[in-house]
Amino acid sequence: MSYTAHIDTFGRDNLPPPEQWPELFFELPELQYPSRMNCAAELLDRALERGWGDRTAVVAATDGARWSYAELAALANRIARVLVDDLGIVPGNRVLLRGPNNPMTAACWSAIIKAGAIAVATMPLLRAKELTDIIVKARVSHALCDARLLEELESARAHCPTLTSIAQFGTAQSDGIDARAQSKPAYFANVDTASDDIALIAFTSGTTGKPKGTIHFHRDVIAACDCWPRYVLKAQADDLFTGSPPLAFTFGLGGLLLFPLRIGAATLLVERPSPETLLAAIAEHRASVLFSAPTSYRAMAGMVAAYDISSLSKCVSAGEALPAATRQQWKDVTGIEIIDGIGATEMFHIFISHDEAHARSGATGVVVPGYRACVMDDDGNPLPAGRIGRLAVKGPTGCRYLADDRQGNYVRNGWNFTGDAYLVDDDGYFVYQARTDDMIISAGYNIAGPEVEGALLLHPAILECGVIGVPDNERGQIVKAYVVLKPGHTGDAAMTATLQAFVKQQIAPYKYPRAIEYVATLPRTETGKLRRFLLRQQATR
Ligand code: 3UK
Repeated sequence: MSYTAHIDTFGRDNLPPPEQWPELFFELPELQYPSRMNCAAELLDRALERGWGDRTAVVAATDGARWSYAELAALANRIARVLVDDLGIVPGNRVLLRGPNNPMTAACWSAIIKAGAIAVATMPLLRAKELTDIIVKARVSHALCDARLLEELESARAHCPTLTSIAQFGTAQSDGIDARAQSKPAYFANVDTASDDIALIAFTSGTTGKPKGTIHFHRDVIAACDCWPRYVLKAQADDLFTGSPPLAFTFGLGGLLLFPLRIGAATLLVERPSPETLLAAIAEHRASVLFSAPTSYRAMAGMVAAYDISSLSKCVSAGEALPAATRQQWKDVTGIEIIDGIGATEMFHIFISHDEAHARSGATGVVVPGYRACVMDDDGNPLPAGRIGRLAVKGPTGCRYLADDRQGNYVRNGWNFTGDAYLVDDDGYFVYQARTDDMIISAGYNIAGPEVEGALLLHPAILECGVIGVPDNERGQIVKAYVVLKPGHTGDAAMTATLQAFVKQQIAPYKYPRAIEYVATLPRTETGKLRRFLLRQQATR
């Protein structure tokens, strides 16, 4: 590692020991980075040097405000001055960022990074308890918070001794960041961070247990921009990106901020991206590249008729497996072949995917240039095509948890194990099965819940479904489906018999759901993932 610009070395001191790191490699020519790099400078200051100053960088869906690259960079510089001069932030401090997807959140993120601090972005829906866990774990010293989201942060504060200051933005108050920034000069000397200094700590979303902080360097951020977006997405400078994932989720940070900035494109930020507001924003601003999750593509597919979304050219799905039925449904109503991709917070972004021309129904895709991936057995031996095993990946980015003994579960022998069960087909496509913990074992058969979900979703009466294994005396587990029906259908015994027969026609009959329960909604994370453990809890209550 090269000498650090961090004065506060907590992050570096709490990296896992080197022998527990994944192997990191930089084989592509574009990944030969210098030893000093500040990723916000790389994205903003370099954009100005390239002559992109007048191009639109960000658009706010709420009021249509547009900021050019020059304006975004200037504001980020002014805010960085506030952080350093007024708030006393020094390089390496962890700074919590709490805001919805909007230009000011993007500017604050850039400012934190320019100042050499470590951005710890949090999803708007997090409550005091979850914020507390993050602040305590990352020893956060300062928080920048959208004025509308202060309440939960204020109630977390009492339990967060390290948190010395909360500054608000998106307010006219004289001590708010907006007003303070206006009084500062538009120039800021970016902190000259090492390319392997820590830029951000992203906390993993969703599942059980204490949240894990995943560490990413300045170099990782830029490497993520230079692999999947460049080789798979292939967007252009005249594209307008938009979508639903929060900027606090690396899927959203990459797709809705970093990737457009890297190529001089613009991003349309939507504060409350419901299916309706997202579609309306796409129609109004003529967005061309969309990032979302399978569940939201399903919801939008039923509504697109009411909106002119002819501007869309690329649609990306990640976060959960994309069922063949959802791919087809979206193609039927928009003509667009979704680009599926599996990413992980630990890996920063997408590492297996495909472009529009190489989509294959039911498969995630092939390894993204810059990465290597394979499917392994429980002992870490690569499996031949067709065999189900553990997905392992490595590349320029990889898992380094902040002070966490779960590092050894994710990284073994230099490989990152994502916790997913996959197989590789004869053409080298990776086919998702389930989370390894979610495989259902019924009467000795291994059954992947998502495969049963995929079969159910082909039935026209079904809007959403979630399939889990529930304990059963005779079979160990049985397959149970939670089903949300489309309006106009009734969840009765006849429907159950119809759906069971339907599944038996689609996939091997032993996989059919022996139990079906009809529900109004399914429990999901803010990032669109089904909370299977909640369904399992519900089933055993
Ligand atoms: C699952 C998928 C099948 C898979 C993410 C894109 O989802 C992201 O990060 P998380 O840490 O979750 C990672 C896990 O989610 N998953 C994600 N995408 C797919 N399963 N097909 C997919 N296309 O279990 C993975 O291990 O929340 C996604 C970019 C950045 C991200 N952080």
